[in-house]
Amino acid sequence: MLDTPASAAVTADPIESAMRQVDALIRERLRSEVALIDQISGYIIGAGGKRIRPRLVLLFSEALGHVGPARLELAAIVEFIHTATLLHDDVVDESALRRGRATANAAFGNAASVLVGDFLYSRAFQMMVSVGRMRVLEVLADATNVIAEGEVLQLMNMHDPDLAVDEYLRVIRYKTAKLFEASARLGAVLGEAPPEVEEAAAEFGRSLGTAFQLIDDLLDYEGHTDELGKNVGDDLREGKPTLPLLLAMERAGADDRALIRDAIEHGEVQRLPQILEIVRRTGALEATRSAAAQQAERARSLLALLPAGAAREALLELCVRSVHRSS
Ligand code: GRG
Repeated sequence: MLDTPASAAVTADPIESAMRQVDALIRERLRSEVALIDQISGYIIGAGGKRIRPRLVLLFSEALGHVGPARLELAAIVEFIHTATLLHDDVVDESALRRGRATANAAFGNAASVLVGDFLYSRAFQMMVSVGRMRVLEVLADATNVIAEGEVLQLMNMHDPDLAVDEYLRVIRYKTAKLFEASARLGAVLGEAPPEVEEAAAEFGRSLGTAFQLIDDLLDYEGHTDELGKNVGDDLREGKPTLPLLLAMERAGADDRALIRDAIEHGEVQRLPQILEIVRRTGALEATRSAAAQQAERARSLLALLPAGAAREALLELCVRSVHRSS
């Protein structure tokens, strides 16, 4: 079973220096002669972020013996794609807070945010071409297409209290887990892994990404705005039927169920304290965390296919932290 962070061994980070090189490369590749692009892309990238997707590229390529410069480029590419999706998502969701500061849409407006997201996205494709490998282009073209499908599916599911859990899981696989999957797969592609190892890497990314989004959805109810760097309760305000609400409805009595249905249908954040109480009382938060833990455990089990070493240990640590995180 997965260990908790308190008892997990703290290991030295095998990609610390490579991550510094990725950060430098990100700054270099961000450059544009257009001042507003520099300003907004610097604003969001400079705010930090956990850099999980680049870590996946680097840890899989390291574990599989590739340490060439293409890994740094691919790590920067997945962070650019991730950042483009955040810029677009915050416009779609009308979010006000991200990474502990005003979202780019709140600070610079929707149009500027969407267009700078387009810049980052297309810069990522220029960088892919520079890597010169059709397989890399294929993996990332497929991934970005699926991410966009996930976001549209989610839009179709808004305000639907009857959403099936399987359909919810499909959306999070598409919108979030797909980029985790592509990042891990690209590390394996660089490491010229045999097909079964590449597939295990991809499934690792998919399972970890699913665990990660389940916790994201959980933290929207039980997290703290200061730690999260974004506003809790945003999902409810938008009428997003996420797993904590779907499970609470399955478990609650008729009156509480009706209250949650109504909140999803109308997007009522004023009812957050009442809904939080129901979600807690019915055990829906623990059940969501346990669904995430199962996904993380699946990811962990796939690591057996990688050679033992510091990179594999760091991937194991990512599994643990994806479930026991507060930001
Ligand atoms: C531009 C390809 C493209 C698509 C646009 C808007 C959209 C379609 C997709 C949005 C997908 C999305 C934002 C999914 C949520 C993913 C998620 C969990 C984001 C938060 O990731 P963290 O916690 O963020 O890793 P940090 O800030 O740490 O980098």
